[in-house]
Amino acid sequence: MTAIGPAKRSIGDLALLGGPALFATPLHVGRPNIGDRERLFARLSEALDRRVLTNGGPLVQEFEARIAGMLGVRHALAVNNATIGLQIAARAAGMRGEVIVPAFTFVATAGALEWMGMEPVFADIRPGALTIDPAEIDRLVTPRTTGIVGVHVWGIPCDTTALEAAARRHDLAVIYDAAHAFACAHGERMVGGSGQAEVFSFLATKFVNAFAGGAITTDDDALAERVEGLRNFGFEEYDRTVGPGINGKMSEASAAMGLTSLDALPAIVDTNLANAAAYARATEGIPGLTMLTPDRAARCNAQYVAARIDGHVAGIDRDTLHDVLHAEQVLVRRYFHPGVHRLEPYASRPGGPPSLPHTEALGREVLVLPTGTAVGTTEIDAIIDVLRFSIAHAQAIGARRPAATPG
Ligand code: T4K
Repeated sequence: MTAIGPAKRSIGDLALLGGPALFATPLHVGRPNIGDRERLFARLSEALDRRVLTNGGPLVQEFEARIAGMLGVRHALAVNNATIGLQIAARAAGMRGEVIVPAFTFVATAGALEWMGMEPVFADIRPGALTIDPAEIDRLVTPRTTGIVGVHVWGIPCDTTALEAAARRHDLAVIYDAAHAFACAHGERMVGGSGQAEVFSFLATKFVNAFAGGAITTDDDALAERVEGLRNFGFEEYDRTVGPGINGKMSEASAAMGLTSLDALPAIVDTNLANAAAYARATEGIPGLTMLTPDRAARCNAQYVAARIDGHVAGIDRDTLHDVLHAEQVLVRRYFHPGVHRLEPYASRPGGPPSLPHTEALGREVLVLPTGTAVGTTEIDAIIDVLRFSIAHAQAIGARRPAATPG
């Protein structure tokens, strides 16, 4: 934990306006959770002794079996990252041509498809929600559409029932980008078994961390077999390929870290939920600020904690608060501003980006805050004190610093 400076008493104390920074070292969104490093070193040492370092070794197999067991799915296939995982899953599900994706997501969801020559078609989120609006499917579908990639943003599941009903109406494949959703549930059911496949990320910044990695989960035996071949250069037998493949294999070192992270999972969830509750408590009654992340009842891993700032009510816009916090060494993020449809290469498509009002409005107002095992209640209270102070002194800050950094 980092040293914390004194609370702000006048606006001149804000680092943005020349005061000392609140934190001595930066607080990041996405600081890795480490787990028991002795256990990690023991696993790495076993792998070195075996001299089996990749290609589906025993640690990868153990990692896959534990994931499948936890999620209650028939197959979990480990991959080297979720971006490659999305490509393999989309190809295994038969997607090509146009694929409908939400614009309120990380750029990798669309980039994975674009890189394979597919055309991501951007859908808006449902009003008042974070995930794709299933009503968008009927609006966006064309004769070239072959699939939908839903995204469980910040671990909050999409409306899979409505999406899959729309997919059936138009004969589309459905996969889910579950990069944020490991160990989250839709009611009683764990995320992992919906659509043709779901894809998790285990990058270092994620809740379960395998240094870098991911997994494709599915209950479909034939699809799992296709994934198996696709992640291994297209090989069906050791000297026979059945089509184009890629190297999507996870290494034993990644699986060692992933297993160590799974061991620590209950403690990490507890920390994340305690942090989310601390943010909810600390932000109560702050005008214009709403927490977006769910509580314990929602069975979410709470790896992301996000606030929505209504600048009209708060009297200060999200971008100014972003700059205030960055100056204090709190490196909050504007995920997912301005929406992937407004990022290149999509923004320069002929006709310009489509208007997606709910995605754009949320993108203008969201602030993702630091959480995970690198942050505790003391840091959270200090971060929210700065936010509360800034909103209370919005006018004076505006007068001293009229222009915020554009997002
Ligand atoms: N789909 C969705 C919906 C996703 O959100 C993502 C990734 C993917 C697919 C693709 O998954 P992978 O192919 O990566 O498995 C960060 C994450 O790096 C990225 O994985 C994540 N989504 C996204 C939401 O956030 P950036 O570019 O905004 O931040 P980055 O990587 O610079 O890291 C954030 C902060 O974390 C840094 O300020 C420092 C800290 N950090 C990071 C790493 C890697 C550390 O302290 N230690 C570390 O080892 O993307």
